[in-house]
Amino acid sequence: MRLLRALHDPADDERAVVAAGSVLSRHELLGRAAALAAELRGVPMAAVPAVATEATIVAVTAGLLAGVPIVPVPPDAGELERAHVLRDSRATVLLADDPHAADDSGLPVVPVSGHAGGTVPAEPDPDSAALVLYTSGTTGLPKGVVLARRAIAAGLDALADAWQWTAGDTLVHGLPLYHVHGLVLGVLGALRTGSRLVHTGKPTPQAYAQAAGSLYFGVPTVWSRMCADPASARALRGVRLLVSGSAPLPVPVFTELAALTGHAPLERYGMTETLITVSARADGERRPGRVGVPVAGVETRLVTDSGAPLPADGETIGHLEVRGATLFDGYLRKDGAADRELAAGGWYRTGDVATIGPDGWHRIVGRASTDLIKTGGYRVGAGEVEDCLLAHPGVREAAVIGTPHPDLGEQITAFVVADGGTADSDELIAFVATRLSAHKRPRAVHLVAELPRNAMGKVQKARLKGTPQP
Ligand code: MLC
Ligand code: AMP
Repeated sequence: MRLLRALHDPADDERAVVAAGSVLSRHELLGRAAALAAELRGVPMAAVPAVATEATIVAVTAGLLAGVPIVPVPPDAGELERAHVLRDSRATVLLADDPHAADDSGLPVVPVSGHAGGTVPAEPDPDSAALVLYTSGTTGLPKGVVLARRAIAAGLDALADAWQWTAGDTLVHGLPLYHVHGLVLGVLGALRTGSRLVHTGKPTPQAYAQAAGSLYFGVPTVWSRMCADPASARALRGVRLLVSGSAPLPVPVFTELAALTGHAPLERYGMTETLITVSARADGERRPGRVGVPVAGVETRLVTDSGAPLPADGETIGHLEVRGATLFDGYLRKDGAADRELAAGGWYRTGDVATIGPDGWHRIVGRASTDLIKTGGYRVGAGEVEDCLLAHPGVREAAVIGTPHPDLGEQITAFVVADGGTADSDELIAFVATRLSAHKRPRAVHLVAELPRNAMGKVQKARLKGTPQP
């Protein structure tokens, strides 16, 4: 079966995709993408500057038709991060309309627009890679997560089942097109189910209110901003489903959103490496503070540090492990192969700690490591930001943590020991922004005389979290 099944529907839909003010019919998208796919023959990996436009959707679709893995590059990635993604992925072309998009990477630029009416190639092997999505680890630069076509197909079908997501829906969101949420669910989901897609550019309350959709996606920050704009929230009373994910939805936001819109939001949980594994159902119960039950084809369990099984009694907290059809193939290695660590039996440790009730409902308690921060739904590794700060000549030591933020869930907060007193907080924030993506900038940089360390010399981040912020 074809990965983008609905895109091949012989019936046209004039308004299949609306993004950045452009409207694409189903036939136009398929024809443009197929023509571009023909130019990609033999390309091992193609990068796409993932601006939220119709051109990005055409480029990603072309890669998928051609069987060429696509690596989306965050459009605001700073120079260090961008160079890393292009080099590490070993992309050989950049799909972009801007002839200068390659900057100093030296990659040839293949224009996205100007092609039409191509012949659709045969469906690539379902086991082949579809996407390489870069995501933060606790240390070092982001890693390329290799997602196979069959994992994406399985993940989207499971969500279509859980959310009763059909061609009759109009999906609305304004999320970035370089992560699972905005790209896999938010674009490929529409092209597989046949629902229309309206991408609002930014996920603002006003844009969501005006989009006249039936199915809306957002990270918790989007929904808390919606609650702060009651008029826009009330405009969603007639929609079918509001879905929240990528970070914990605070219970007060759940309650307020339900009161304003008449819809209890549907929560689901997942990660780049596993796609969406746990969800409430459109035809089922919603529980604030709980993310639901495993989706079709996915199993979950709780284990101790050493991997021993723990009971699903709703109280015992353990490491959450998942297995099933939606798992990634591994992180991209230097030789181009994918590599991952699974426990015996094919279980993947998510890095989240959770409880599972006797009825299968999951509560995500938090991350096992303090070094992965979730800010506005973005995953940011503390080590990546620390390394970046340490590259500044005025910084001798740096420790980065997530601290509570009312809008973003967590904010990135840095503690810096200056080298010779030359560091300036604003300058350091700007320095990070030039090298990494904008959302990886610390919101606050505290200059301190020293970092709290244990007897082994390791920074005690728990003590930093407890420090009254200067
Ligand atoms: C940001 N700004 C700063 C700053 N950080 N200014 C100074 N110093 C800093 N440290 C600027 C921003 O550039 C922006 O400027 C303004 O402040 C507001 O920033 P913001 O508060 O971050 O808001 P915004 O840019 O509107 O972004 C909020 C958001 C965004 C919710 C729209 O965080 C977002 O799109 N999140 C989605 C992340 C996502 O898709 N995650 C899915 C991962 S996949 P200006 O000028 O631009 O206004 C996954 C799997 C799963 O997790 O389960 O789904
Ligand atoms: P990412 O790799 O960006 O896909 O982030 C995945 C992480 O986001 C997970 O490991 C969780 O920590 C977090 N996450 C995703 N969805 C939820 C949710 N509904 N509730 C709590 N945390 C979530």
